[in-house]
Amino acid sequence: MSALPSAIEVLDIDPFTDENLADPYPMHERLREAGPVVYLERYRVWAMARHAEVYASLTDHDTFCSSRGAGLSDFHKEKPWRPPSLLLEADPPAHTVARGAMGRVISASTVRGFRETFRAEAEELADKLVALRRFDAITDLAERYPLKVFPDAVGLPEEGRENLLPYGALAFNAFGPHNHLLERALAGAAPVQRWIQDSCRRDALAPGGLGSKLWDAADRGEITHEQAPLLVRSLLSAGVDTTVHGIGNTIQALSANPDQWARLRENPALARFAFDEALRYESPVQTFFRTTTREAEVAGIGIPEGEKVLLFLGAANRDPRKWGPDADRLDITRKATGHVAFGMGIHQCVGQPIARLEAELVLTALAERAARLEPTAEPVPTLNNTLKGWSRVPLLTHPA
Ligand code: 8QM
Repeated sequence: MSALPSAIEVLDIDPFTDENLADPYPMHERLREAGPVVYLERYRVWAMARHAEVYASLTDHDTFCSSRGAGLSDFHKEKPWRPPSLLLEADPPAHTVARGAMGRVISASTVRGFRETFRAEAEELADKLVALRRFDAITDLAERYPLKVFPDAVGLPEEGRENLLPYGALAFNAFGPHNHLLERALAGAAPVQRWIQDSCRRDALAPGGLGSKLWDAADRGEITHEQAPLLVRSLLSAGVDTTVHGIGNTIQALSANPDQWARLRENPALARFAFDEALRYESPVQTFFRTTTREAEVAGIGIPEGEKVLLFLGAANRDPRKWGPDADRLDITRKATGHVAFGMGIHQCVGQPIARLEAELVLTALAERAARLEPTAEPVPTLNNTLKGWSRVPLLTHPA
């Protein structure tokens, strides 16, 4: 890139410092206020943090493509750290084929079939935690629950499931720059990656599970047998850390806003709405990149071809232009539809019915049992180049 358009704000913000990752909200406001599109000189990328422009870019996949990577790295210039995802890191027409096969595997009827076992697990765990009185919302709940029900649904072997969280941490750090967080995730990653690769094989996956169903799709010719393990890998990459952070952020936000917990207690049928609002309020996936396939015009500013564009999903979800002056407030009765926490457009989360089911059942089971969720210490943020969440949220609860 030679000369920047004169209307553009050039900022020296680094979104990937520990400080900005732990508390991104002051930075989000600076980014939104600086303009509809800004330039981050440190990484030589363009960035958008307002809802309208983030939404417009996500839904214009012809101009803002994914096949050059959904992270900082441009796959035209650097070798990807792993073979690219057939879903996240693909464009039509290839994306359409993979997405079709995955969509049929995660069908409404398949997800309906998970409900009773997922509910039993949620109720058993909620009974146990409320009886304990003191528990950690992250390690005892937000990690434990998805790590039980989701690998069971995929049909993964019991052995080695401890690799799932480290793999997720690696995959989501790898969308960012090569900083100390990615370095740390890469250290000792070889056995984790080997376990993931082995677990994508047909003979590792229980018949009837989501993983096995992807291999069946290959038998039917919907995808090739070479593609099947990569689509299983997408389940393992996108299906665990995301829900762990989504459930964890929701419980943390509700524990910090006791009036909102009380409203959910009065009407546990609000669980699904509470989850959407919590995803808006504190989005697990904070950022994604796109790459321009041609000159793009955003609010009258021209972005040249071949440029990386950083989309701040978490900032768009708190943009007062979209959500009003109380955008920074958690309100479980707000209409949170239109948030971009699951993305938007052709890449919008294909697994969201499973995520929503997990969250609904955990929140309902807990709301029926726990009169209050009292923080007993400051929550401890977890640092990741893409994910926003907590590593510890110690709570005291009282049986209803
Ligand atoms: C993020 O590997 C993949 O296909 C994949 C990895 C991460 C995600 C999505 C897909 C958005 C949750």
